[in-house]
Amino acid sequence: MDNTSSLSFDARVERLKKIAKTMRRNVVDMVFEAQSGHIGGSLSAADFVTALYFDLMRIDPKNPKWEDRDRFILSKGHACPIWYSALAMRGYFPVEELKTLRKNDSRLQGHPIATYLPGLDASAGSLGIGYAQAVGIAIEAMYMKKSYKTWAVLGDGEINEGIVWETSLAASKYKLENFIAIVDKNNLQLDGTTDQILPMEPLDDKFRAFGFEVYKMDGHDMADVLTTLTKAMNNKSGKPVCVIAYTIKGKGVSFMEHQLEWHGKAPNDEQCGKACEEIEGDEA
Ligand SMILES: Cc1ncc(C[n+]2csc(CCOP(=O)(O)OP(=O)(O)O)c2C)c(N)n1
Ligand SMILES: [Mg+2]
Repeated sequence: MDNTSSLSFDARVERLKKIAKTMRRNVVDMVFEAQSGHIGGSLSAADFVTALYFDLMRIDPKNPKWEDRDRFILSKGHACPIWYSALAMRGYFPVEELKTLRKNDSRLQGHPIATYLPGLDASAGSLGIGYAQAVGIAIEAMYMKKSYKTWAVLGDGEINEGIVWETSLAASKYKLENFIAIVDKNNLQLDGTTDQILPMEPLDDKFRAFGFEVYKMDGHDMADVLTTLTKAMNNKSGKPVCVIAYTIKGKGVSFMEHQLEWHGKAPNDEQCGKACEEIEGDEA
Protein backbone atom coordinates (compact mmCIF):
# COMPACT_ATOMS: atom_id res chain seq x y z
CA MET A 1 0.00 0.00 0.00
CA ASP A 2 1.07 3.57 -0.65
CA ASN A 3 1.51 5.63 2.49
CA THR A 4 -2.05 6.90 2.71
CA SER A 5 -2.96 5.43 6.09
CA SER A 6 -3.07 8.82 7.81
CA LEU A 7 -5.51 10.28 5.27
CA SER A 8 -9.29 10.39 5.64
CA PHE A 9 -11.36 8.43 3.14
CA ASP A 10 -12.33 11.66 1.35
CA ALA A 11 -8.72 12.79 1.13
CA ARG A 12 -7.72 9.43 -0.33
CA VAL A 13 -10.45 9.74 -2.96
CA GLU A 14 -9.38 13.27 -3.92
CA ARG A 15 -5.76 12.22 -4.13
CA LEU A 16 -6.61 9.26 -6.38
CA LYS A 17 -8.77 11.38 -8.67
CA LYS A 18 -5.80 13.70 -9.28
CA ILE A 19 -3.48 10.80 -9.98
CA ALA A 20 -6.01 9.25 -12.38
CA LYS A 21 -5.91 12.43 -14.46
CA THR A 22 -2.15 12.11 -14.88
CA MET A 23 -2.60 8.43 -15.68
CA ARG A 24 -5.03 9.36 -18.47
CA ARG A 25 -2.69 12.09 -19.76
CA ASN A 26 0.11 9.56 -19.92
CA VAL A 27 -2.03 7.13 -21.93
CA VAL A 28 -2.96 9.78 -24.49
CA ASP A 29 0.63 11.04 -24.75
CA MET A 30 2.06 7.54 -25.13
CA VAL A 31 -0.35 6.43 -27.85
CA PHE A 32 0.09 9.75 -29.65
CA GLU A 33 3.87 9.42 -29.53
CA ALA A 34 3.74 5.80 -30.77
CA GLN A 35 0.98 6.58 -33.28
CA SER A 36 -0.52 3.23 -32.34
CA GLY A 37 -1.92 1.50 -29.30
CA HIS A 38 -5.07 0.84 -27.35
CA ILE A 39 -6.46 3.99 -25.87
CA GLY A 40 -10.17 3.26 -25.19
CA GLY A 41 -9.66 0.26 -22.92
CA SER A 42 -6.78 1.98 -21.14
CA LEU A 43 -8.98 4.94 -20.27
CA SER A 44 -11.86 2.75 -19.07
CA ALA A 45 -9.54 0.98 -16.62
CA ALA A 46 -7.76 4.15 -15.43
CA ASP A 47 -9.66 4.73 -12.20
CA PHE A 48 -9.52 1.27 -10.67
CA VAL A 49 -5.91 0.69 -11.76
CA THR A 50 -5.06 3.98 -10.04
CA ALA A 51 -6.84 2.94 -6.84
CA LEU A 52 -4.97 -0.36 -6.77
CA TYR A 53 -1.47 0.95 -7.50
CA PHE A 54 -1.65 4.16 -5.49
CA ASP A 55 -3.62 3.08 -2.47
CA LEU A 56 -4.68 -0.51 -2.04
CA MET A 57 -1.99 -2.89 -3.19
CA ARG A 58 0.86 -3.93 -0.95
CA ILE A 59 3.84 -3.41 -3.26
CA ASP A 60 7.39 -2.14 -3.04
CA PRO A 61 8.60 -0.70 -6.36
CA LYS A 62 12.20 -0.80 -5.07
CA ASN A 63 11.84 -4.52 -4.58
CA PRO A 64 9.68 -5.66 -7.51
CA LYS A 65 10.21 -9.35 -6.78
CA TRP A 66 9.33 -9.07 -3.08
CA GLU A 67 7.81 -12.44 -2.26
CA ASP A 68 4.91 -11.07 -0.24
CA ARG A 69 3.82 -8.39 -2.71
CA ASP A 70 0.31 -8.34 -4.03
CA ARG A 71 0.19 -9.52 -7.62
CA PHE A 72 -1.52 -7.67 -10.46
CA ILE A 73 -2.08 -8.91 -13.98
CA LEU A 74 -3.74 -6.88 -16.70
CA SER A 75 -5.11 -9.85 -18.59
CA LYS A 76 -6.55 -7.53 -21.24
CA GLY A 77 -2.91 -6.89 -22.11
CA HIS A 78 -3.63 -4.66 -25.11
CA ALA A 79 -4.57 -1.93 -22.61
CA CYS A 80 -1.01 -1.93 -21.26
CA PRO A 81 -0.51 1.85 -21.63
CA ILE A 82 -2.45 2.21 -18.37
CA TRP A 83 -0.36 -0.52 -16.70
CA TYR A 84 2.91 1.02 -17.88
CA SER A 85 1.76 4.41 -16.66
CA ALA A 86 0.99 3.04 -13.17
CA LEU A 87 4.34 1.25 -12.96
CA ALA A 88 6.32 4.28 -14.11
CA MET A 89 4.49 6.67 -11.79
CA ARG A 90 5.10 4.30 -8.87
CA GLY A 91 8.81 4.29 -9.68
CA TYR A 92 9.40 0.87 -11.24
CA PHE A 93 11.10 2.59 -14.18
CA PRO A 94 11.57 6.21 -15.35
CA VAL A 95 8.45 8.08 -16.46
CA GLU A 96 10.49 9.32 -19.45
CA GLU A 97 10.55 5.75 -20.76
CA LEU A 98 6.79 5.87 -21.37
CA LYS A 99 7.65 7.71 -24.59
CA THR A 100 9.19 4.54 -25.98
CA LEU A 101 5.89 2.64 -26.17
CA ARG A 102 5.84 0.24 -29.14
CA LYS A 103 9.25 1.38 -30.43
CA ASN A 104 11.81 -1.14 -31.62
CA ASP A 105 13.98 -2.33 -28.73
CA SER A 106 11.69 -0.70 -26.16
CA ARG A 107 10.86 -2.53 -22.93
CA LEU A 108 7.31 -1.25 -23.39
CA GLN A 109 5.96 -3.46 -26.12
CA GLY A 110 2.42 -3.24 -27.49
CA HIS A 111 1.52 -6.20 -25.31
CA PRO A 112 3.36 -6.54 -22.00
CA ILE A 113 6.29 -8.92 -21.74
CA ALA A 114 7.03 -9.80 -18.13
CA THR A 115 10.74 -10.40 -18.58
CA TYR A 116 11.26 -6.96 -20.11
CA LEU A 117 10.09 -4.75 -17.29
CA PRO A 118 10.15 -4.81 -13.48
CA GLY A 119 6.70 -4.96 -11.91
CA LEU A 120 4.95 -7.06 -14.55
CA ASP A 121 3.75 -10.23 -12.85
CA ALA A 122 2.91 -11.94 -16.16
CA SER A 123 2.95 -11.37 -19.89
CA ALA A 124 -0.45 -10.77 -21.45
CA GLY A 125 -2.07 -10.05 -24.79
CA SER A 126 -3.56 -13.30 -25.94
CA LEU A 127 -6.90 -12.80 -24.25
CA GLY A 128 -7.62 -15.14 -21.34
CA ILE A 129 -4.03 -16.20 -20.79
CA GLY A 130 -3.18 -13.57 -18.17
CA TYR A 131 -6.24 -14.59 -16.21
CA ALA A 132 -5.17 -18.24 -16.15
CA GLN A 133 -1.69 -17.22 -14.99
CA ALA A 134 -3.21 -15.08 -12.25
CA VAL A 135 -5.25 -17.98 -10.91
CA GLY A 136 -2.12 -20.15 -11.00
CA ILE A 137 -0.32 -17.54 -8.91
CA ALA A 138 -3.21 -17.43 -6.44
CA ILE A 139 -3.15 -21.23 -6.15
CA GLU A 140 0.55 -21.02 -5.34
CA ALA A 141 -0.18 -18.43 -2.64
CA MET A 142 -2.74 -20.77 -1.12
CA TYR A 143 -0.34 -23.75 -1.05
CA MET A 144 2.55 -21.66 0.25
CA LYS A 145 0.27 -20.09 2.89
CA LYS A 146 1.09 -16.59 1.69
CA SER A 147 -1.20 -13.69 2.52
CA TYR A 148 -0.78 -11.74 -0.69
CA LYS A 149 -3.72 -11.01 -2.97
CA THR A 150 -3.79 -11.62 -6.70
CA TRP A 151 -5.72 -9.18 -8.88
CA ALA A 152 -6.58 -9.83 -12.52
CA VAL A 153 -8.27 -7.38 -14.88
CA LEU A 154 -10.36 -8.81 -17.70
CA GLY A 155 -12.09 -7.08 -20.59
CA ASP A 156 -15.77 -7.72 -21.19
CA GLY A 157 -14.89 -8.98 -24.68
CA GLU A 158 -12.09 -11.08 -23.26
CA ILE A 159 -14.56 -13.05 -21.16
CA ASN A 160 -15.87 -14.62 -24.39
CA GLU A 161 -12.81 -16.84 -24.19
CA GLY A 162 -13.44 -20.40 -23.01
CA ILE A 163 -10.27 -20.36 -20.93
CA VAL A 164 -11.80 -17.69 -18.70
CA TRP A 165 -14.53 -20.09 -17.62
CA GLU A 166 -12.27 -23.12 -17.19
CA THR A 167 -10.02 -20.93 -15.07
CA SER A 168 -12.95 -19.62 -13.06
CA LEU A 169 -13.96 -23.18 -12.24
CA ALA A 170 -10.45 -23.83 -10.94
CA ALA A 171 -10.50 -20.63 -8.84
CA SER A 172 -13.75 -21.79 -7.32
CA LYS A 173 -12.58 -25.38 -6.80
CA TYR A 174 -9.58 -24.13 -4.82
CA LYS A 175 -11.73 -21.62 -2.89
CA LEU A 176 -9.32 -18.82 -3.75
CA GLU A 177 -10.51 -16.08 -1.44
CA ASN A 178 -7.15 -14.37 -2.09
CA PHE A 179 -8.09 -13.87 -5.77
CA ILE A 180 -9.99 -10.94 -7.23
CA ALA A 181 -11.05 -10.65 -10.87
CA ILE A 182 -12.16 -7.24 -12.09
CA VAL A 183 -14.21 -7.22 -15.30
CA ASP A 184 -13.92 -3.90 -17.12
CA LYS A 185 -17.47 -3.74 -18.38
CA ASN A 186 -17.26 -1.00 -21.00
CA ASN A 187 -19.69 -2.76 -23.37
CA LEU A 188 -17.39 -2.58 -26.38
CA GLN A 189 -14.74 -4.86 -27.73
CA LEU A 190 -12.66 -4.76 -30.92
CA ASP A 191 -15.21 -4.70 -33.72
CA GLY A 192 -18.59 -4.38 -32.11
CA THR A 193 -20.52 -4.05 -28.90
CA THR A 194 -20.12 -6.98 -26.56
CA ASP A 195 -23.80 -7.81 -27.06
CA GLN A 196 -23.37 -7.93 -30.85
CA ILE A 197 -20.33 -10.20 -30.69
CA LEU A 198 -21.37 -12.60 -27.92
CA PRO A 199 -23.88 -11.66 -25.23
CA MET A 200 -22.64 -12.53 -21.72
CA GLU A 201 -25.48 -11.30 -19.55
CA PRO A 202 -26.47 -11.96 -16.88
CA LEU A 203 -22.81 -11.66 -16.02
CA ASP A 204 -23.24 -11.48 -12.26
CA ASP A 205 -25.28 -14.69 -12.25
CA LYS A 206 -22.71 -16.40 -14.49
CA PHE A 207 -19.85 -15.63 -12.13
CA ARG A 208 -22.00 -16.64 -9.15
CA ALA A 209 -22.82 -19.93 -10.88
CA PHE A 210 -19.08 -20.46 -11.36
CA GLY A 211 -18.58 -20.11 -7.61
CA PHE A 212 -17.62 -16.46 -7.21
CA GLU A 213 -18.64 -13.81 -4.73
CA VAL A 214 -19.76 -10.92 -6.98
CA TYR A 215 -19.58 -7.18 -6.34
CA LYS A 216 -20.51 -4.35 -8.66
CA MET A 217 -19.13 -0.83 -8.81
CA ASP A 218 -19.26 2.33 -10.88
CA GLY A 219 -15.75 2.10 -12.31
CA HIS A 220 -15.44 5.87 -12.58
CA ASP A 221 -16.72 6.85 -9.14
CA MET A 222 -13.52 6.82 -7.13
CA ALA A 223 -15.31 6.58 -3.77
CA ASP A 224 -17.24 3.55 -4.99
CA VAL A 225 -14.09 2.05 -6.50
CA LEU A 226 -12.17 2.43 -3.24
CA THR A 227 -14.99 1.05 -1.10
CA THR A 228 -15.75 -1.91 -3.36
CA LEU A 229 -12.15 -2.91 -3.95
CA THR A 230 -11.44 -2.68 -0.21
CA LYS A 231 -14.37 -5.02 0.41
CA ALA A 232 -13.06 -7.37 -2.29
CA MET A 233 -9.59 -7.28 -0.77
CA ASN A 234 -10.93 -8.23 2.67
CA ASN A 235 -13.08 -11.04 1.29
CA LYS A 236 -13.53 -13.92 3.72
CA SER A 237 -16.34 -15.74 1.92
CA GLY A 238 -14.24 -18.77 1.11
CA LYS A 239 -14.79 -17.99 -2.58
CA PRO A 240 -12.90 -15.99 -5.20
CA VAL A 241 -14.29 -12.54 -5.95
CA CYS A 242 -15.42 -11.01 -9.20
CA VAL A 243 -15.89 -7.25 -9.27
CA ILE A 244 -17.91 -6.03 -12.23
CA ALA A 245 -16.72 -2.50 -12.99
CA TYR A 246 -19.26 -0.53 -15.02
CA THR A 247 -17.11 1.73 -17.15
CA ILE A 248 -17.02 3.82 -20.33
CA LYS A 249 -14.55 3.00 -23.05
CA GLY A 250 -12.50 6.15 -23.73
CA LYS A 251 -13.58 7.71 -20.41
CA GLY A 252 -12.31 11.26 -19.92
CA VAL A 253 -12.14 12.30 -23.57
CA SER A 254 -15.58 13.23 -24.90
CA PHE A 255 -15.01 12.25 -28.53
CA MET A 256 -13.57 8.86 -27.55
CA GLU A 257 -16.25 7.87 -25.03
CA HIS A 258 -18.40 4.90 -26.14
CA GLN A 259 -16.72 5.03 -29.58
CA LEU A 260 -15.67 1.73 -31.09
CA GLU A 261 -13.13 3.37 -33.40
CA TRP A 262 -11.02 4.39 -30.38
CA HIS A 263 -10.40 0.78 -29.36
CA GLY A 264 -7.03 0.84 -31.07
CA LYS A 265 -6.51 4.12 -32.86
CA ALA A 266 -3.97 6.87 -32.23
CA PRO A 267 -5.00 10.52 -32.01
CA ASN A 268 -3.58 13.04 -34.47
CA ASP A 269 -1.97 16.27 -33.30
CA GLU A 270 -5.20 18.19 -32.94
CA GLN A 271 -7.07 15.31 -31.26
CA CYS A 272 -4.20 14.82 -28.84
CA GLY A 273 -4.29 18.50 -27.85
CA LYS A 274 -8.04 18.44 -27.33
CA ALA A 275 -7.89 15.18 -25.36
CA CYS A 276 -5.20 16.55 -23.02
CA GLU A 277 -7.13 19.78 -22.54
CA GLU A 278 -10.26 17.86 -21.59
CA ILE A 279 -8.45 15.60 -19.16
CA GLU A 280 -6.71 18.55 -17.48
CA GLY A 281 -9.92 20.53 -17.28
CA ASP A 282 -12.00 17.69 -15.87
CA GLU A 283 -13.36 18.67 -12.47
CA ALA A 284 -13.99 15.08 -11.45
C1 LIG B 1 -7.04 -14.81 -28.00
C2 LIG B 1 -7.21 -13.48 -28.63
N1 LIG B 1 -8.13 -13.31 -29.60
C3 LIG B 1 -8.28 -12.11 -30.18
C4 LIG B 1 -7.50 -11.05 -29.83
C5 LIG B 1 -7.64 -9.73 -30.55
N2 LIG B 1 -8.21 -8.72 -29.68
C6 LIG B 1 -7.45 -7.78 -29.09
S1 LIG B 1 -8.33 -6.74 -28.13
C7 LIG B 1 -9.78 -7.52 -28.52
C8 LIG B 1 -11.08 -7.05 -27.94
C9 LIG B 1 -11.06 -7.05 -26.45
O1 LIG B 1 -12.18 -6.42 -25.96
P1 LIG B 1 -12.33 -6.21 -24.42
O2 LIG B 1 -11.89 -7.42 -23.71
O3 LIG B 1 -13.72 -5.76 -24.18
O4 LIG B 1 -11.26 -5.07 -24.12
P2 LIG B 1 -11.46 -3.51 -23.90
O5 LIG B 1 -12.84 -3.14 -24.35
O6 LIG B 1 -11.32 -3.28 -22.43
O7 LIG B 1 -10.39 -2.84 -24.70
C10 LIG B 1 -9.56 -8.59 -29.37
C11 LIG B 1 -10.62 -9.46 -29.90
C12 LIG B 1 -6.53 -11.27 -28.82
N3 LIG B 1 -5.72 -10.29 -28.39
N4 LIG B 1 -6.42 -12.49 -28.23
MG1 LIG C 1 -14.63 -4.05 -23.58
